[in-house]
Amino acid sequence: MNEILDKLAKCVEFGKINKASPYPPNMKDQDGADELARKALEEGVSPDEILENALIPAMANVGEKFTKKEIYVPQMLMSAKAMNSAMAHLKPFFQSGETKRKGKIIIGTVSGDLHDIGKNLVAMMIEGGGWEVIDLGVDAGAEKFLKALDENPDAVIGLSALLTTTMENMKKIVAAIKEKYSEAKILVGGAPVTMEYCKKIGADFYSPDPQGAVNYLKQLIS
Ligand code: B1M
Repeated sequence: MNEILDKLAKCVEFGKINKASPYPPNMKDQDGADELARKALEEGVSPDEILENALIPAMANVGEKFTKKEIYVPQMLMSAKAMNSAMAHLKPFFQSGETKRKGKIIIGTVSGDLHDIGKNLVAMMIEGGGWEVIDLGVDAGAEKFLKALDENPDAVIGLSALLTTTMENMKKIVAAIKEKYSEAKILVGGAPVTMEYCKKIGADFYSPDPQGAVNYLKQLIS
């Protein structure tokens, strides 16, 4: 692998955002994901190569370590921030259509629920997996999801819920989506959600963690 991509992957895996960032201590004063992504582009490495050979494998390692409980939320957030700082350099290429994404996902926390830490982690991991993420934020109801689907009919839907009290809204959103877009794939997650609940409300897949969500999307396009 290109040396610069190797270094960039390490920055993302270990959460080194930029040169000024003191974290992680053993990478202090070294270039971070921000500088390395910029340098890679300046050296002529394509945005596709940067995504496929540095960001995606690094985030896959992060997801795997998180699933195995070898790292925790703070480390994952630092990795996601490092990934975002590299992605900022790539976004103009994706937005211009010069570089293609693997697909789109519309994601949000269901109506009545304001928790977004888990949803944001999932969104960042999915983006790191090469997908375009349309984030509807928190307290998103059926209407919001349907409007986003009208604009992006080929997108997968991701619903997050943290409260048992508002979990019922997940069921309502799934029903509304399936009524209008019977072929739409719906992925659900969040602390109180289970595979049993997913099946009961007619969603397509449940993942307990971000990596499971990434794996599900990968399998949808393979
Ligand atoms: Co709230 N809260 N909270 N809270 N809060 C919980 C969830 C609670 C369990 C605490 C408790 O009582 N022990 C409890 C829910 C109880 C229940 O429903 N049975 C609770 C409550 C009751 C409330 C309020 C009602 C409190 C009040 O006001 N009386 C209120 C509700 C407000 C509202 O939403 N309308 C409330 C408010 C808040 C804060 C605003 C203060 C804050 C949220 C800040 C924010 O998100 N921006 C907050 C927090 C931080 C928590 C706890 C402490 C942490 C949640 C969290 O971020 N976890 C939580 C208690 C706890 O868990 N210890 C609690 C870390 C996060 C990474 O995990 O979100 O599970 P999680 O996401 C995981 C997986 O679930 C999965 O991947 C993530 C990474 O592994 N995942 C998906 C998530 N979404 C997915 C989607 C997928 C796939 C996987 O596909 C699409």
